Amino acid sequence: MIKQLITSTVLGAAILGSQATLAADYTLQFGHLANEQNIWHLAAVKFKEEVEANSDGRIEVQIYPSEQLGAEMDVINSIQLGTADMTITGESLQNWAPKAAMMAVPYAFRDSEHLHAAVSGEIGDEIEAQITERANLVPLAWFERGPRHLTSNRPVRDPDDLDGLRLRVPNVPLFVDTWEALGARPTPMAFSEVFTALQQNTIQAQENPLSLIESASFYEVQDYVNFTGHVRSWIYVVIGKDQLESMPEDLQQVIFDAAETMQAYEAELFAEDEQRLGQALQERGMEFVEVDTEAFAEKARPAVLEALNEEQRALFEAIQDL
Ligand code: 2Q2
Repeated sequence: MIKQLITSTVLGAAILGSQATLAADYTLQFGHLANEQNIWHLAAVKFKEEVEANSDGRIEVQIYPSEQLGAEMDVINSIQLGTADMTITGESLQNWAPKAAMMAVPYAFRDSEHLHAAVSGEIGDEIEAQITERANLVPLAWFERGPRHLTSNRPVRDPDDLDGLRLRVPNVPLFVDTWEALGARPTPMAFSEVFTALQQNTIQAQENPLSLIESASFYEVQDYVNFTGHVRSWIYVVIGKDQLESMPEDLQQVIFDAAETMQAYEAELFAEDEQRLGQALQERGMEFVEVDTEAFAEKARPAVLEALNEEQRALFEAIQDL
């Protein structure tokens, strides 16, 4: 967070011999992986507008889409070091907070209602508390995501069709375990590198919700959306705890209020997006493939249970009991 005072060059100010404060007291550097077309970015812009208006310009928010501030893991590190302030992140936080792995467990949630009940209830509170405790990040808002599907250049209906498929996954250990168990060859990679890696055939496939498949133009380098729906999840907008607490309470409240507005706004955009995305991707030439999700779930289950430690397994069981 940079505190800047810029000396006004306005003549009047010079005459008065005073310094006019043109810059904000606090500047929040907010980096995320999606591009400017994605609804995460539109939500971030909403947050910026709210914060800047309601703080009377005392807080400025600078948004860096498309990993311009660094890849997801790097931005988290930067926030912890104090050289960045905010990001959008989810299951990658399992590298700090084991309970965040709940955001990556295959077929953990029956539907959107089940997910909402978990995230906005005690389970969500537990996950958020551990993120703050272990990663020093405060979750300000959460966004539901569409189910993650596998994209590829050959149809995949059954785990047997994976057959060593070179697949990019985000830096999430549970994703690596899951896809290895399913018979693919997963490689962790930053999101911004995926398009080129697909284009150059370094990797043959990737998995993400339809929203990022569209905004990142993966339809240009992938022919099929295989409806694996393997992970239904959500994502947090987080701020560094130290950065938040360095602000006076009235400005912290501005941040919390703007986050609430952003969350509601994003939920509207998400609902519209989900209606639109199927047809939009088909129009872009992608073919949709129905998948034997039972076969995927069954084959992944032993590896997932093996990968979860006691604390994670207890939380997973609590989710299933919900
Ligand atoms: O594939 C990705 O990179 C994105 O969907 C997200 O970054 C991913 O879900 C996790 O890294 C979120 O923490």
